[in-house]
Amino acid sequence: MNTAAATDPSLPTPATALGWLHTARFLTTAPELKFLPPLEVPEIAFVGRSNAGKSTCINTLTQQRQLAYASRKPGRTQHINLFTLGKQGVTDAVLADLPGYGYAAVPLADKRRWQQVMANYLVSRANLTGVVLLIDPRLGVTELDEVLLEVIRPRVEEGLKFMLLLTKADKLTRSEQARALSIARLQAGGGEARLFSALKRQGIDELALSLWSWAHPQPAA
Ligand SMILES: Nc1nc2c(ncn2[C@@H]2O[C@H](COP(=O)(O)OP(=O)(O)OP(=O)(O)O)[C@@H](O)[C@H]2O)c(=O)[nH]1
Ligand SMILES: [Mg+2]
Repeated sequence: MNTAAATDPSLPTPATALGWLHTARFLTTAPELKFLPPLEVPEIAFVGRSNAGKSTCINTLTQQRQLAYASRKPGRTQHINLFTLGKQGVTDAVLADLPGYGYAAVPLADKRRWQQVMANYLVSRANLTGVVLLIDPRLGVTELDEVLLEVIRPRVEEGLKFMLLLTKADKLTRSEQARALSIARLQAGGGEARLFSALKRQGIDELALSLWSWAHPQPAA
């Protein structure tokens, strides 16, 4: 598959990228940006509606069942949770699991607070390098996803990496997947769109490679 890696040792194979992700360790949890430790290493955030599959995606990528707390009950992740990555105990990147938004049964005051926490983090987190926006393709890009896209747009224009990840692809037929992907590509505004299924293990290698390259930018040739 990855023929470039055979000739260029600086490019990883999926196994290298997944080995790196498997080193994930819980670092800290905080209710909002101001309680997070300032870090120098690249940070990649997983954002999206409540129940979109953010925590499951992190557990799948890191091959750890319970690293991020996934749940059937929407609104499970209420804090910003950070996980360090790096071999030989040397942290070279961080993953951030963010609280989901848009869950109807949450009191309005809580919803507003979460949205503020999200916006604040996305605008101000200095070492933020990449954002994976997870979307349930059966719902598509919702109004709150649009708000998030607007919030990060200036940073994407300045080089923040961005990807729209269509989760739970196993719930769609092949033709529905293709259709959802082509719509998402139009909505990804400069970023990529990909299909992903934790259940069917679809799109894992590609996502792992993308995250690795976000965290390890190659000097221009
Ligand atoms: N069929 C299917 N279900 C999935 C997949 N990924 C996640 N789920 C299910 O979707 C539900 C929500 O997953 P979570 O990972 O907790 O979602 P989250 O985005 O972290 O949700 P919040 O923490 O509330 O923001 C759980 O019941 C998961 O098992 C997938 O690829 N396929
Ligand atoms: Mg979660």
